[in-house]
Amino acid sequence: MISRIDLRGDALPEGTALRDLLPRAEFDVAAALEKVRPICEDVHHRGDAALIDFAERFDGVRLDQVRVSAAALTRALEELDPAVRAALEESIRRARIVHRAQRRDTHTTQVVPGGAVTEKWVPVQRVGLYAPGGRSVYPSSVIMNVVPAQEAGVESVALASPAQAEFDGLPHPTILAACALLGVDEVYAAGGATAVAMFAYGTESCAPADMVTGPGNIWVAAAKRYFTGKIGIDAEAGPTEIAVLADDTADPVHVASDLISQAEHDPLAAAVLVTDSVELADAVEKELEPQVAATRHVDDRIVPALSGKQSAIVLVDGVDEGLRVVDAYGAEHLEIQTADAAAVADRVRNAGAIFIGPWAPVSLGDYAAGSNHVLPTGGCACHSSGLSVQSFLRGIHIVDYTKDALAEVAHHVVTLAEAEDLPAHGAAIKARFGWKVPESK
Ligand code: HSO
Ligand code: ZN
Repeated sequence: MISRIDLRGDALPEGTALRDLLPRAEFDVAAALEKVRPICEDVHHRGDAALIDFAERFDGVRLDQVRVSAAALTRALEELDPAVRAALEESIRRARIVHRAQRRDTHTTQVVPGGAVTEKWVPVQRVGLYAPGGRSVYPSSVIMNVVPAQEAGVESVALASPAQAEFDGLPHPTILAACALLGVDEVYAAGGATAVAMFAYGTESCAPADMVTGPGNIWVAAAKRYFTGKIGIDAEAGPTEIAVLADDTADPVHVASDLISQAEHDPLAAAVLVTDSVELADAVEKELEPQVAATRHVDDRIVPALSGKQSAIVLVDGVDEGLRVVDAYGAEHLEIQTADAAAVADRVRNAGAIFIGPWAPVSLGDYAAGSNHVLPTGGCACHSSGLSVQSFLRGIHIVDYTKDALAEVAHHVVTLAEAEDLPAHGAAIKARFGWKVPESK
């Protein structure tokens, strides 16, 4: 069900050559871009009417309006299963603890006497969050997007999720209930690229947003790329990935279940086990069969995900080599199931989130660890982080110099301006001192 890549014996190649040996799903956002362009432009020109037409075409339901009423949100919360409500509330509570601690204070640095630079953290004013429908109705993702935005102090948070024919054109009721629990009362029934375009351009019923975040399929990723430069985005989320770095101390039952847990998301989801133990590799492979057979989304997602070219068991000579492999891979989620797991985890450089030891499976992080589950995929963990309060903040530098402090450094500014052939830059300094460069002290 899962292929093997044997990297034992020879020295591992460096850099991208190593990355090229590792499995990864194709996720061709550029190709999808051409298809979303006319959709986005139609929303630009026809606003709500285009959103309503697209909902009919893609979601099979004709809407009277795209904005979800307050009554529908209240009803969804009232009708929510109490156990699901309690679980969502606990997830929110833990996420708030972690994300509140990420808030940043304004900080002033006295560079020289009379010269200071303050960094002031200002939240983005209005954010549009996207929650997928269809195969991935995840109220947990609503939490993971809304909580950091709220804790950052974002004033206006709106959410869009696809219209569902079976719920009279409303987004899925658990998405609505999660919004109600989080205090998000501005919700739209709009899906995929049309939702991103709605937030980017604004329509009659939805004011434009400064930033769009949230997971989604390739069309959502393509729409985010289309609007990059116009609005802020979090990341172009690709299919979910789990990598497990394990040695012979790992429990194959745990490892197999964790690989399956993320394969469950999508036929393109990636599950990668990196190990120096052939015994563990064999035991995990053996364990996959009964566990896959016992679960639900077998033929449509798990089997294609595990047997696809994006998943593999990678054999390495030791934990050091394993670390090089997981760093080259840069997994969205990385589990460390080795002896002394915390020390091994400390040596990891590239991962969206790291899960240490047998009691911190990725599923815990997906729902209730307090950590965020919107994480970089496709190797982007080597340059990007998951969603956090920081994602919704801008650090504005405030420069405050006295006359003396400017005079002291003026000759350097004028010199650099001349060196860059920008004399007017230097003149802006000289103009303040009778068109002369002040004597340096
Ligand atoms: N593992 C997914 C998030 C998720 N899991 C939502 C369950 N629900 C991507 O990090
Ligand atoms: Zn998950």
